Amino acid sequence: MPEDLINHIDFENLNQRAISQPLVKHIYIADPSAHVFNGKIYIYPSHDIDAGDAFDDLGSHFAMEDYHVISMDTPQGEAVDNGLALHVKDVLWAEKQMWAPDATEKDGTYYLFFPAKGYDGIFRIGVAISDSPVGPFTPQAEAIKDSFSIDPAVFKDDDGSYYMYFGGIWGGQLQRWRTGIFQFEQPESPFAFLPEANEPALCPKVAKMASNLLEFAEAPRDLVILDENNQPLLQGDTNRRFFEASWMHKYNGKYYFSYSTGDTHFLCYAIGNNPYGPFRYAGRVLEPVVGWTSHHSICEFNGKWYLFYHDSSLSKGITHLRSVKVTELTYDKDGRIQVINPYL
Ligand code: FUB
Repeated sequence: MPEDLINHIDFENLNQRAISQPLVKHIYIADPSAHVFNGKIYIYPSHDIDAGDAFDDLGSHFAMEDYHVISMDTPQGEAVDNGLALHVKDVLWAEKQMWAPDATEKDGTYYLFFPAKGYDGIFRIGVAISDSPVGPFTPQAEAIKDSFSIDPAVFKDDDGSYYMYFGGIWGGQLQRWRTGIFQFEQPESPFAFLPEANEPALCPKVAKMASNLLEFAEAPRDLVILDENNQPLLQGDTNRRFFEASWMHKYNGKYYFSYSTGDTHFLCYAIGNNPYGPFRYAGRVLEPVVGWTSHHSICEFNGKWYLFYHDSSLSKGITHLRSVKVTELTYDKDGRIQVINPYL
């Protein structure tokens, strides 16, 4: 929701109308990536802080430094903060801005994937390892080779292959990699290098992971989202085009890629027949929340599906102080996600 509208919100009334409440209130957390490991829910969120950086369209105010893992026995149960899982000071290659992470498990080892800005001002994606789903995680000395941009989401397919989906425009820098080489510019602008409105939108990226999950097995590819006429969504189609916050889940044998439209504040999804796509735009998942960003994960628990998302209602609209929430997500008989309105 745009900042100018937030000033007019009656937050007491809004919290009464909210379909769900923050899972934890003692810290601000956002960008929830939820997974079920050994029958329990683990949420890997960003840990929002107020570092004093002014709001800008590069997201400089998202100055997060560490990660905490939240666990729950059920979606309705108590959310437990398991303390510090990883701090930027322990990541050799990273300077700042520990943005939206994700995690996965393989053979009893847990892998935390996270974007951060290096000392050169470039976002890359790192990986840290633990023998526990809640950490602490030990980071690799280098970022993942050939990684770039933000918002990694790692999906394990039924055949045991792992894929990373990632990318984000504006402050997420995806547009600066269009030539395959990072484009430097001074002063930095979130809008330079973007396609024109009538050109195909920038695509999120997908890469199969190597068996050690520490590197890509292949060069990242474009994940193309098609419209109803089999044409790629256009950059000017801001209500539908990809901005950031990739997530992949599988439902009834189909691949559901969901994402945020950023400056239009929707969570949308597209359906495909394989992990690479192409995907066809299928609709919205979540209407705008209070706060500029919208970011989520979709996770099955005991036969029901849940949307983990965030909003800024607890902080009364402060964009970079967000809270994670959960609500049930349902499909119609044709596999379409029923759109969720976060406030009744
Ligand atoms: O939390 C920082 C950034 O805001 C995330 O990486 C984006 O997806 C947006 O939620």
